[in-house]
Amino acid sequence: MSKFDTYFLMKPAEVAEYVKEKLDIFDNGAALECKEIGDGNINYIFKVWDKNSDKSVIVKQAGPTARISEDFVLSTDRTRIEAEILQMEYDLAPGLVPVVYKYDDVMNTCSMEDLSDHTIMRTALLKHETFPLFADHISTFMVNTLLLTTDVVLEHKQKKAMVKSFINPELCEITEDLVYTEPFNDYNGRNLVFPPNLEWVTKELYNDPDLLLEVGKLKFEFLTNAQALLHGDLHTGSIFITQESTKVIDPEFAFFGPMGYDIGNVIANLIFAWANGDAEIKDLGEREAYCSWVEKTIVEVIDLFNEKFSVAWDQHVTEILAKQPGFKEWYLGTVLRDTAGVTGLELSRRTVGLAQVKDLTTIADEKARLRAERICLTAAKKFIKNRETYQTGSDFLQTLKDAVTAFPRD
Ligand code: SR1
Ligand code: MG
Repeated sequence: MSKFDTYFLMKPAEVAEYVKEKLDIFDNGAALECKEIGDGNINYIFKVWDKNSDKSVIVKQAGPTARISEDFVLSTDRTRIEAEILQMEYDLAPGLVPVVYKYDDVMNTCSMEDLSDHTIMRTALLKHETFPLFADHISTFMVNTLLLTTDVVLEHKQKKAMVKSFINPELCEITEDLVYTEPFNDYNGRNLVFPPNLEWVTKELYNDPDLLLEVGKLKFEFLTNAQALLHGDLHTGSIFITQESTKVIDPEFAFFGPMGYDIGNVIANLIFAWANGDAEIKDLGEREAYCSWVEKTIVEVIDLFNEKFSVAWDQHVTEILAKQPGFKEWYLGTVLRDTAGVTGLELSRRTVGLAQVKDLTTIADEKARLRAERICLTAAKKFIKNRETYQTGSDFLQTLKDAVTAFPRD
């Protein structure tokens, strides 16, 4: 019998014991230390390391409720989903996800490679660091994990079996509420609107019937379009990065949905990085250098995605009717439309909803934060309402530029 034969939420000292008993990583006499290092909204993340060697491991454990609030009672099956998807993504996108060492369905843990030599991308962006290889890496990750898990490529019965295995109702419900509903009506009364912005948000988000209609259409796309195996939460807090390397983590929201969901999340979170740099960098030259890099990255993520998608399509397509001339272009057009829509949704929900981003909340000056939020929300509305019109990276960037023009700096 072992104390780890029955589930309980572990404390750091217990995680060190657990690792010694369950993982074949450390020597018997290793002097283990453990620290809880998570700052996400859902799970507990422990780093365990040996004081006398360079060996270390990350243990992620799921609790019965989300960390951010006990309102969210969640199946611990999300850990299985995450472990299986990380292993699948490791094969689809080599080098772009951490190595999984072990999934434990009793303790609901996923033990994986320690990426301490990397930084969480949002943290680095808040210091206004730039990453020239990011667009190349993330576009490869998205094309490989998304296109290669669609009906265009997979045998249809195999794909249906995967849809069944990765059904993720509780985590999807969080997204349906927090991303697709509450930002536009606050029906659960838990939005966190920056008080000086409340009147503007009420008029521009809650009381715009055309916007609500388009959001409703997007919600039903999310609910019903089992297009590809999504990461499901691909923001800059789910990415570890260095100058040379990008590693995508935290796919616990994964399920089969519209692939624009992942791409739109990346673009929206780059826009938050832009908004933070624009508001917080005082030196004009430094501000221009940082914001130009973000702008270039937004354009490159979309354009490289389009290019790589087209090449991968020609290499991997198996569905006979998808080989019909014109089908690829039509299909990609629908992906870019969904990408624009989700860019607008993510911009909205991280500005006014329950789960916010430090990019905006840490802007200390009230007027600067107000301006940054209104730029994001004005761009968001355009992305959602005009989503049929987006094809290239510069189309996406232009919407940010138009929104900035509407709110000149004092
Ligand atoms: C209750 S969870 C809130 C948010 O945190 C996660 O990272 C997802 O983005 C989710 O929407
Ligand atoms: Mg997460």
